[in-house]
Amino acid sequence: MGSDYTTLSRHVLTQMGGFSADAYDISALMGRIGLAGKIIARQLSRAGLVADVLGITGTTNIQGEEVKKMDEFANQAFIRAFEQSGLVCRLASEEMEKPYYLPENCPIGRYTLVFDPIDGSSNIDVNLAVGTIFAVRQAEQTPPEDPDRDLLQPGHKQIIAGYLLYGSSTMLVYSMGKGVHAFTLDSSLGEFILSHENIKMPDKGFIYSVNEGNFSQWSEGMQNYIRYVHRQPGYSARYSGALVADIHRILFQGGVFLYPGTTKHPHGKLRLLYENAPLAYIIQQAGGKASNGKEDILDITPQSLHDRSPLFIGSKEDVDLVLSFLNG
Ligand code: FDP
Repeated sequence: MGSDYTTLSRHVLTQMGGFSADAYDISALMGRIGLAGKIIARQLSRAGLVADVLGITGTTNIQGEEVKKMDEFANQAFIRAFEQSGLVCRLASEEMEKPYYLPENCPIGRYTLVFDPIDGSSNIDVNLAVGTIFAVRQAEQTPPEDPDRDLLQPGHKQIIAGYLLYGSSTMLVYSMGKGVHAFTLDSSLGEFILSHENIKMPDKGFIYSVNEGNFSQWSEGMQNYIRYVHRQPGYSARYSGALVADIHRILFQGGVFLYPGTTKHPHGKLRLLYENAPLAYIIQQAGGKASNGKEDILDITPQSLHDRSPLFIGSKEDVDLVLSFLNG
């Protein structure tokens, strides 16, 4: 625990290098993300005791996946946190087909927010870790016929990216391009307190994280990589079913997370804009690497809000090794 109890807002102001209007806006914006995270964490902690935490809503999202009650709750928590904030004009998330406009913020809202409200939602009903992923970009003037244009930008246009992990404690991890910093929620204070500053991940690890149930549907290169780690002493498989939790482990301990394309789904399962790109930003800021097998994740321009892409992310040497198998 940071001995001086640095709060999230104070840390953001320090990162912004002063007390300018921009610094206060970004600090307020991060405060709103933290608030939504606290509301979600509180709701998750009461799963099984109050209605509307466990189970499904009975509807499907734009990707055709069942919407869980917590997906809906968390999506609304973010929308409510940004209403009347004057900060964000548009939000886009996994749970919404189109971006959500907050017209009251639009004249002055200079930022856009993309987020995955609950990542790993199949874990909710069995009380395992889940997360929220987010990224902020500068809003730009967009033509009425192409209102999504400034959301469909490559990951290196993100000005802030991060995630919340609802695990044995609730953590918020973020980067504004000046290193990766982690905060732990002190629920008695109701504050995120700096717990790990300037996280640097190992260049090489011994964890590989992948759903091996898909083995028969992978390319030969991908199968050969997995055969290789099976033969090497020292590797451990870890896969929780929640991307945020698996990436969090790799951020601290090194290793590689893989979600390749399959014969049925060549682009894999994970979404570029609000899953892969924010996590790639964090991992690269910590000294790691993220690729879709061919290109750096942060260089890819999404063609639509819900585009998917394969993901190979983690310690530099591990990702390079995977790429060498994939590319022969
Ligand atoms: P979920 O669908 O439960 O939200 O975001 C997609 C995701 O979870 C990731 O969090 C997780 O790593 C992955 O899907 C799990 O997918 P598989 O069940 O195909 O392994």
